[in-house]
Amino acid sequence: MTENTLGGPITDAESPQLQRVLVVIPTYNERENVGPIVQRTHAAVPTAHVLVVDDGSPDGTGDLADDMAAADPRVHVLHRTSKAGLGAAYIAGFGWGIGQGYDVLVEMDADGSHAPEQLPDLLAALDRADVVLGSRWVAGGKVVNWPKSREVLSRGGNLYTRAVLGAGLHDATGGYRAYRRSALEAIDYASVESQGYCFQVDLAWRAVQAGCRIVEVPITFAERERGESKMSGSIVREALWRVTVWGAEYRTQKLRARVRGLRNGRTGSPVA
Ligand SMILES: Nc1nc2c(ncn2[C@@H]2O[C@H](COP(=O)(O)OP(=O)(O)O)[C@@H](O)[C@H]2O)c(=O)[nH]1
Ligand SMILES: [Mg+2]
Repeated sequence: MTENTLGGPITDAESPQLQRVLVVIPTYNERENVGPIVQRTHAAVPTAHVLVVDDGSPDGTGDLADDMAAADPRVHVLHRTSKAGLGAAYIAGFGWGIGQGYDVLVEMDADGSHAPEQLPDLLAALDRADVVLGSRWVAGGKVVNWPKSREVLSRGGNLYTRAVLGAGLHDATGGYRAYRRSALEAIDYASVESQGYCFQVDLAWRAVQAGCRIVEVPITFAERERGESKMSGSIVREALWRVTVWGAEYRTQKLRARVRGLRNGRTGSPVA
């Protein structure tokens, strides 16, 4: 039996439910990638269902996903009208998956950067975690074919995040993850407004604050071979700004709690 900080101990009878897995894949102009990624996911975990969340891709990714869904009951598609960012696509996908009763929600990019062959490792770690982060920056994790500039940005961004938030996470910006549904519900994921990398940090930070057990599993992240990245400078700036604000808020809260504790100690009243 394992400890579950959110819902009490997990019994053996409950564990099989974890097999109801939904892999949420956001897409924008991923026509060449969507077929192979779904196929690889099913080769790795045949029982998993996949939800493609397409933001009206002009290149026809959504139509292709519809064809795949018509041919395979494990494939589902959510069509959104316009490009509204990665975070909004995940929130819509999680909402759909939770509504359909899935027990585990996975985040995975469409472009092959997150190897579906490593999905079994992430799912296995849910035995002892509420949230599993695929991590490039722990022992055994790596990046392949990434331009040096992006590696520096990711390493630097994660070092900064660790220093400012003090949460001990090595890869808080990565987007290859598995969540127990109970963890997503506990962190009120639907109210997250951050986008891009910041969306990932926001969810991880909320999970830390909610007392979720978080485990980092090493992954090999490979740069996309087809199509174009949608990330931008404004997304990086948003992440820096928000992480700094969260860190300041957290430290202020801690300081206030210490001052309260000292005052209560002096007057002899019980510490709340
Ligand atoms: N639905 C949706 N998906 C998006 C959007 N922006 C990016 N994505 C998808 O999110 C994933 C990661 O984006 P990508 O451009 O590869 O980011 P990078 O890996 O950081 O360069 C890919 O599957 C994209 O197709 C968006 O606005 N809407
Ligand atoms: Mg990518």
